Amino acid sequence: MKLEHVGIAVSHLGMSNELFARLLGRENYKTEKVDSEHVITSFFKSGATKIELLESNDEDSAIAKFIKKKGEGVHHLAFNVEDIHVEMKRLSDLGFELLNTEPKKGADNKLICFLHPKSTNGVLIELCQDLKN
Ligand code: CMX
Repeated sequence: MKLEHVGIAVSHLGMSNELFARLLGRENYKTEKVDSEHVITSFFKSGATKIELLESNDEDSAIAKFIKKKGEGVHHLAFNVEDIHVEMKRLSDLGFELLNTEPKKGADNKLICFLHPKSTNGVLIELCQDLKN
């Protein structure tokens, strides 16, 4: 599976956009509100992969809870898959705990599904499949 992006939870998207633009030497290429996840996201290209900054817009969201408990930082790794239904079945059959029974519509025109960090050495994993336009 190709590493599609690294998700980073941030408290202030504007400030983190400036920080990552300085760090990577380029501006973000997209900002998107994702209602299903209660976040505003910002994407940067970085070599063959991407960095996704995530700011919560709801105090009960997964990102808000994460920051409250652990502070800002790496939140998840996302892997690109050809067929998300096939991968979900494969990983479920292998004993990984899926957090969705059906894929959800995520940021950047993708279908997504998360695996519980308790079943993946404490790392939240996202599967994502490109949606055809
Ligand atoms: N990485 C690693 N561990 C994490 C974690 C993360 N991102 N988020 C939570 N955890 C840990 C918690 O610290 C907790 O650990 P302990 O039991 O040792 O205290 C454990 O997972 C379970 O936590 P919980 O309190 O039972 O459950 P939460 O309510 O915190 O939910 C999770 C955790 C992963 C199930 C939830 O955040 C989730 O469903 N995530 C998937 C959706 C998501 O993260 N959306 C935001 C990103 C959207 C996007 O990319 O667009």
